[in-house]
Order: sequence, then structure tokens, then C-alpha cells
Amino acid sequence: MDNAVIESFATDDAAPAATTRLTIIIPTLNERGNIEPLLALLTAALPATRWEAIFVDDDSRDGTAEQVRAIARRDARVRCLQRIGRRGLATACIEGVLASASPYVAVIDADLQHDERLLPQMLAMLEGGAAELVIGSRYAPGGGIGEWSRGRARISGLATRLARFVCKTEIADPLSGFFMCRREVFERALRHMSGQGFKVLLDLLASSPQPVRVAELPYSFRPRQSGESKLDSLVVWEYGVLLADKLVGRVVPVRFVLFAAIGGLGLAVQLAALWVGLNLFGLGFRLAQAAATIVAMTSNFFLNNQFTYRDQRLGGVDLLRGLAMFYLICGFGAFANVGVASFLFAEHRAWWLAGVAGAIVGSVWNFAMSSAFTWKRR
Ligand SMILES: Nc1nc2c(ncn2[C@@H]2O[C@H](COP(=O)(O)OP(=O)(O)O)[C@@H](O)[C@H]2O)c(=O)[nH]1
Ligand SMILES: [Mg+2]
Repeated sequence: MDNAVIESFATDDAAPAATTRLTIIIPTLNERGNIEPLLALLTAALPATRWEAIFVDDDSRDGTAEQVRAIARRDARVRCLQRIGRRGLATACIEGVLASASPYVAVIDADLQHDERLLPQMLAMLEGGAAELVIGSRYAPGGGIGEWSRGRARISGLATRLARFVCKTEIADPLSGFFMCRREVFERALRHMSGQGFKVLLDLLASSPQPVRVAELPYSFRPRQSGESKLDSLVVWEYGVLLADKLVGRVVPVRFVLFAAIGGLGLAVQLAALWVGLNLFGLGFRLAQAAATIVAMTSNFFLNNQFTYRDQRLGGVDLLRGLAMFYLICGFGAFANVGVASFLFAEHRAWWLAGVAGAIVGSVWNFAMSSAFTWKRR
């Protein structure tokens, strides 16, 4: 192909009118009852645009994916991207973008809480070049958070201020889950994004190698029609991890920091268990220490499963297999730890330097191997 032909594929302005202009990405988790109403609203809102909807479903138990596919069989605008053994709003949106090709992409919740009537105006602003990304904003003048409880409103407000601070942004609603952008905005940032948690817009803005030209359109957050909110206290935790990753992630991976912190806690657990074994159960030292080690490894495993690798959490049989693997890996880790420390000590290094070096080698090994094998990305 000569370059001119390739060029004409590359620029969206040269695309024939019949191709899809806008991909609407809709992350879903147990939203079966909302799919059809949402598509009806989208159809009404976008009469003049060629659009498609990609539902990214994390293996909902209520048959959401089947429902989407049933509609997709009669409506070519609709597709389902089903992920198995995966969770996470942010990665769902990212993968939806990657599965599309159109020049503009929007992200909207499935539960009808976002005002789809903004979509045409968002698209017009992007096409006109007024902005590269348009946010549906609850906190811009004229917007609103609807019927939230005082507690949730306060947490959201605090999280928003924190986001503005961390990202050095003036944006009123950087935590909005409703926005549209040129696809290049995503493409530029993709390889720098954390993909952690719920807040994909913040991740996108904070990960962009160059500032994004942003506009905001106010809207009022609507009450949920059907199904339940997936927001829970662990979402707050994930948000903290995302912010930490944006602050220090370039220097040291946040996952490693968590892993090491849990490892440190494990030491305290081990000492406590050793004390219990010696004093309450009257075990010999060797046996007490062995039991304490197992207790500490087990608690580390469950803490890491809950926090460090929350997005790849193991359950059922995988949980037991992962635990066995974790024992094995940590066993080797301890071996490496003692080996390195003894070597340095024999070389006449200070005892504490030898000890710290051993601990670092052991924990880097444990982290690398656990990431690669115990909680490997499927
Ligand atoms: N694919 C996917 N979608 C999710 C996940 N968690 C939430 N969602 C969807 O993301 C949207 C926002 O979630 P929601 O629970 O309404 O959050 P809230 O509006 O903040 O209460 C909804 O469409 C959910 O179905 C997830 O882990 N994976
Ligand atoms: Mg919602």
C-alpha cells in the first residue's frame, strides 16, 4: 500500500460517513435490567450519529452478558466484551477502548445515573475542537449529585479535592465516570495508566504524557433505577492505591510497597505467634518457630489476596492452589534471604547490613514470583 492510502485510513475525517463515529463503553456488573432501557435512551439521544455500544461485562451472575448478546444478535450497534476471572471498572473501560476503532469514545455507567442527553453536545465540542475531552460534571455550576446520603456526598467531595490536589488540576469533577474524548487521548496515556479501581477518568488525566484540553458540561446525577451500587469500602481503598500510584508509582511500584508493608506486618504476626507457641502451648523453639512461620505466611497470603492483588483476587480452588504456591515461593525466598545474609556476614559486613540485604533479596524474590505465579494475570 502506498503512503497516501495508509494516510486516508489514518485520519478520521477521510472516513466514509457510514463508519462508526462514536463508541460508547459501558462497564457492567449485574446490570441486566438496565441494558434495554439504556439502549433506548442512547438511541433517542443520538439520532444523527453513527454510534456503537460496547458492554464490558465482568462475568455478571445475573445474565447481563447473555442479555447484551441477545440484543446484539438483532442490533449491529451492540457488542459484548465478557471478561472471566477479572474485576475492575478502570480496566473494563480501557479494554473497551482497545476493542473499538472509532475516532471518539465515551464512557457511561449502565445504571442510567449519567445523563446521556449530553452526548451529542459532547461530540459536537470534540468535533469542533473546543476540547479533546468533555466531562459530564456533577460539580460544575449547574450540576448536582442528586439524592446521595450526607455521608456519601462528604466522602465524594473529599475524594474530589484530593484528586485535584494530586493531579494539580482545576477540573471540577475529575472523578466523574461519564466523559467522552478523542481516542488519541486514550492512546497517548494507555501505557502509563494504572488501571486500578473505579476512577478511570482520573487515571487517564493523571497518566497523560501531555496536558489534556478538558471541558465540562454540568448534569445532575440520577438515582439508580435497577440493580445495586458496587461502591463499597474497598473501592475507597483502591482509590487510595490509585492516588499513591500517581504520586510515587514512577519511583517504586505501589504493589511492591503494599507487598513489603504486609511482609513487615507478617514479621509482627510471626513474633506474636512464636510467643503464643512458646508460652501458651509450651512448644519447643523449633516447632514453635515453624508453626509461627506458617501462621505468618498464611496471614500474608490472605492480606495480599485482599489488598495487594485485589484486582486479581483468588477464590475457591484457586485460593488453595495459590496458598500452596505462596508457601513454596516464600520457602525459597527465606532460603535466598538466609543465603545472601550469611554470605555477606561471612564477608565481614556489619550484621545489620547483612540482615537487611537478605530481607530485601527475599522480599523482591517473593514479590516477583508471587506476581508472576500466584496472582498471575489471566
Ligand atoms: N465491568 C465492570 N463493571 C463494573 C465493575 N464495578 C462496577 N461496574 C459498573 O460500573 C458502573 C458504575 O458502578 P456503580 O456500582 O453504579 O457505582 P456508583 O454509581 O458509584 O454507585 C455500573 O455500570 C456498574 O455496573 C467491575 O468491577 N467491572
Ligand atoms: Mg451507579
